[in-house]
Amino acid sequence: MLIRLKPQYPIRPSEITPEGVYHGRRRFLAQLGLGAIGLAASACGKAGAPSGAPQPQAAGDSAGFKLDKRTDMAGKEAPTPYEDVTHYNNYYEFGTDKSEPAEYAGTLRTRPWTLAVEGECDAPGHIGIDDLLKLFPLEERIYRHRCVEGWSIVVPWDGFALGPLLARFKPNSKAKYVAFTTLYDPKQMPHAGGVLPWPYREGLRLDEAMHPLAFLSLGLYGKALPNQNGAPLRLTLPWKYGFKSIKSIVRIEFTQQAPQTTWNISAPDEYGFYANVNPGVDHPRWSQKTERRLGELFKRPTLLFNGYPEVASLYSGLDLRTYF
Ligand SMILES: Nc1nc2c(c(=O)[nH]1)N[C@H]1C(S)=C(S)[C@@H](COP(=O)(O)O)O[C@H]1N2
Ligand SMILES: [Mo]
Repeated sequence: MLIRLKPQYPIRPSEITPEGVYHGRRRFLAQLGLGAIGLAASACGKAGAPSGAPQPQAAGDSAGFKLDKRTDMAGKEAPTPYEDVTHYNNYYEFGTDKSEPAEYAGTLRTRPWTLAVEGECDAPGHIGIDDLLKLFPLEERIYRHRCVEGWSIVVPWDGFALGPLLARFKPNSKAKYVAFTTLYDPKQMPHAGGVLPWPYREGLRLDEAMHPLAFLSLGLYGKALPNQNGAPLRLTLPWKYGFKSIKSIVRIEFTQQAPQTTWNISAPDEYGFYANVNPGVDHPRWSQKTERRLGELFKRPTLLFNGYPEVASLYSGLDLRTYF
């Protein structure tokens, strides 16, 4: 039975930052170097300092989700304020500046929305988003998220484990990988930075996708996902760099061969297929030893697998310096 959990993170009026303060804080982040990181990292940032005033964006379903459990998997670290999680984004289909997704993703239509699941499986099919939302009890997972650019956040995500969803489509013995595809519609995405081969694609080994930490997010902070965070459904893979957590998924395909992935196609020396968070493997253009948690002044050490050692057995026998 579903119980209605009392929101543990009520969004206080004080968190809805007045615009002036907001601009100030953006400048502050820029001064801290986050803008410069964005500049350096073609992986997730073309542009310089975060700029422009984000438009106020409807924050998903105001009625809220009914969650039947909540698991803190971020070691009791304070979740990053909702305002930051939803206004400092990477979603290149809506622009390459951190502030652009919140500004432009309002044109994304998330209803009707159909997820197709096909390829090497015995029960391929389609499922509409509103049926998907009812398929499993919704739970909340508080996870750390670490972008390859060197910033990180802590987010209460709402959804369910990816594995049981995939299992319903009965992957067959040839299924070794899972490929994921984001919607691409230039009409809904007029601000797409012309920098990536669309549609955005990602992939996992099947056993990675079945790992209990792999999560399908349908909401955050107890509400439907805002468009800029990947509505209506996205992956959340907390032990991997953020670019693996593909947004606004329309298609899942079980494959025999490793699927092509967007960042690996565009810069194979910089973005590997595995993309596990690893402070011991520097990006060719910057160190991965530390990261800056949004809102914090000082950098903190980056942890192997982003502090989720339970996934280590997936990679035993792999040289993570080569298979990055
Ligand atoms: N389709 C799509 N998915 C995407 C991206 C993108 O540009 N397009 N950016 C990725 C990157 S680099 C990161 S860090 C996360 C950011 O998720 P957030 O904006 O919810 O924090 O989304 C990932 N998923
Ligand atoms: Mo990222």
